[in-house]
Amino acid sequence: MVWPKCAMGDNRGVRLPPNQEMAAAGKWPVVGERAPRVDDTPWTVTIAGLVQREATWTLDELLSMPPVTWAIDIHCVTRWSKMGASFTGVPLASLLERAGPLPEARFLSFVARSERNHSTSLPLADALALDALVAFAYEGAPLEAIHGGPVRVVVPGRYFYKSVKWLERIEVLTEDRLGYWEAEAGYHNVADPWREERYIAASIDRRLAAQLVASRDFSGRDLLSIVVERMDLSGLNARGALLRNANFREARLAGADFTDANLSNADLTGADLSGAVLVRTDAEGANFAGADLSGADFSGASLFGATFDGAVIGASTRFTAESLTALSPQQQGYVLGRNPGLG
Ligand SMILES: Nc1nc2c(c(=O)[nH]1)N[C@H]1C(S)=C(S)[C@@H](COP(=O)(O)O)O[C@H]1N2
Ligand SMILES: [Mo]
Repeated sequence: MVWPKCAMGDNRGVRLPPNQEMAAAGKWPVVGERAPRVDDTPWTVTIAGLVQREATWTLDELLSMPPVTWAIDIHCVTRWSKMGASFTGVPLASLLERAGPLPEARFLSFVARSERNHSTSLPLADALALDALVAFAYEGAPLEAIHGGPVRVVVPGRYFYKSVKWLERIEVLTEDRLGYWEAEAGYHNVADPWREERYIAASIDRRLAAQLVASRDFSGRDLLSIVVERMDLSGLNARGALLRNANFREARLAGADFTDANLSNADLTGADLSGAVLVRTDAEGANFAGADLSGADFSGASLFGATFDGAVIGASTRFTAESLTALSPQQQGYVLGRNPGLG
């Protein structure tokens, strides 16, 4: 009996997520790196980081654990899907159980034995809820090297870039560590195919996502609801960009230029905005809680409903009087308490 593990969308019975197409029968495209790193040492898989005991398995040890075989729907971000692929392996949960994640464990970073130490990450809770599999066989035969053999991860219910080939190491972390595609190419860090979380913003394609991340130039673009949480975007040019509902949580935005940009309802919690320019920025409802705003310039910004709790605000942080009067009394109190010179 092969147990299906095809995470369905809300739409019962529909198995193909939006804007995906079936790969030709029997075809399995190769995407990304094509071979593991050349290395003579025996293959091992290690779980390290925030665990009670670091654990390492040799391939033989993995192969001698009680295996499961699951039928998993693959959805590649490049729009092909392959339904009910039969993978045999060990549930990630069984391996984690042996290592014992500590209470503060929140994220997993999966690292490949590959030339560029390719990696991807998932929240620990999602990896468990989605039944991630550490797989060593496909359709009953050892997994081919080009598809991640001898051992890869397969994560049902996420675009396939969350499934690392040639698994070598799993780091258990408190803070997320963005993976290769997520940090370098603008792939979405959640990657739910049912919500079409392909790239950092819904309105852009793969080429533009990569270009936006590499060039750090968002100027004049419509990037509604962009998700660039934790990304390094120091010196970003976002002049005039439409960034409503953007997720910039804990992003590195030192010296970024948001002049005339729309950041309404954006989440900038914990972001490094030191020296950033927010001149005439529409930041209504934006959340700057815990952000570093030293040297940031909010001259002429619209701040109705904005939040600043716990933000670093100093003598070098600039506000104009009209901007401050739009704040709630409580928020005004916080800002002026940090920088009495503004009052
Ligand atoms: N080590 C490694 N794992 C990786 C990649 C990669 O480039 N290197 N690419 C990812 C992407 S984008 C996809 S779609 C799948 C592709 O797996 P496949 O080549 O077996 O189809 O692997 C994922 N895991
Ligand atoms: Mo992919």
